[in-house]
Amino acid sequence: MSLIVILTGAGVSAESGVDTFRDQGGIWSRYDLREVATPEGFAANPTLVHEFYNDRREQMKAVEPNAAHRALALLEHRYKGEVLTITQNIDDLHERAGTKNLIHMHGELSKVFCIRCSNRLAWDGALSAFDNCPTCGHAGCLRPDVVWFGESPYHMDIIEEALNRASLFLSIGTSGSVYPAAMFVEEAARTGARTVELNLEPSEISELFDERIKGPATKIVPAFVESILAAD
Ligand code: BJW
Repeated sequence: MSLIVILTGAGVSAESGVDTFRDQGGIWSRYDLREVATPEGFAANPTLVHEFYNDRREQMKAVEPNAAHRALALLEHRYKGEVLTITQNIDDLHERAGTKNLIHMHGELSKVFCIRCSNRLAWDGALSAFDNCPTCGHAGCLRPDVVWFGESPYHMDIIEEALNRASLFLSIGTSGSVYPAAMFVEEAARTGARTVELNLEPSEISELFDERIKGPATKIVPAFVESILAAD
């Protein structure tokens, strides 16, 4: 059965009102990533890191999936083969649009992780350095369940296997500046996948793709999905 592997980044959620990282005015122009997105930053100032993610958790509640998220969910449901969506985003907009076969390789804003008992649990409100873990009862051991620089992204075994089997690889709204996601195009191409980048602007790795489609995700993703389904 033919497999489409889709990698998404912050650009797919941009038109829902979620900030990207590296665009002008993006998150990394307002925060030092070493302070808020590394284990060392969290150890040095957990309150700052909790505030950063609490704000983003609140922002996530105010946004809705857009036409690009909905088109990708439609593709998964209508395509005769298999579709796997891998997102670097920690928002929940793909699942709210209806995508089921989804990997959050950089974690999820709606979950926390206990560094003492390794339990993962859903977390809806603000998190602080003083909260108790509901599982082990200890205080100060919960962190956002997200992947920071220097940590291993989640489900890499499933991702590698899918990239080796893909017939089509799509990269949507990601700058290609963070590894290992930036290497996925080469891995998929090595085993024969057709590779397509859909982005507002050419990314740092645009030349590695067979095709490039330029424009806002809410316009180019539904049109591209329509073309795949028409040929299916
Ligand atoms: C639109 C649009 C619209 C806008 N329509 N498009 C030297 C060389 C190689 C690697 C390394 C190195 N030094 C260190 C590393 C490794 C490091 C790394 O990559 N560093 C780089 C800085 C070089 N990587 C890691 O540490 C990773 N772990 C790792 O490698 O472990 C080893 C390992 C490998 C393999 C197997 C096992 C182990 C972990 C990386 C963790 C990244 N974490 C973050 C924060 C997560 C939580 C959070 O959200 O706060 O993830 S950083 C941030 O960047 C976030 C994102 O998921 C990630 C990618 O960003 P994304 O999505 O691409 O966003 P932007 O803003 O960069 O781009 C937006 C794009 O959208 C742009 O292109 C726009 O044009 C476009 N766009 N509007 C369509 N409307």
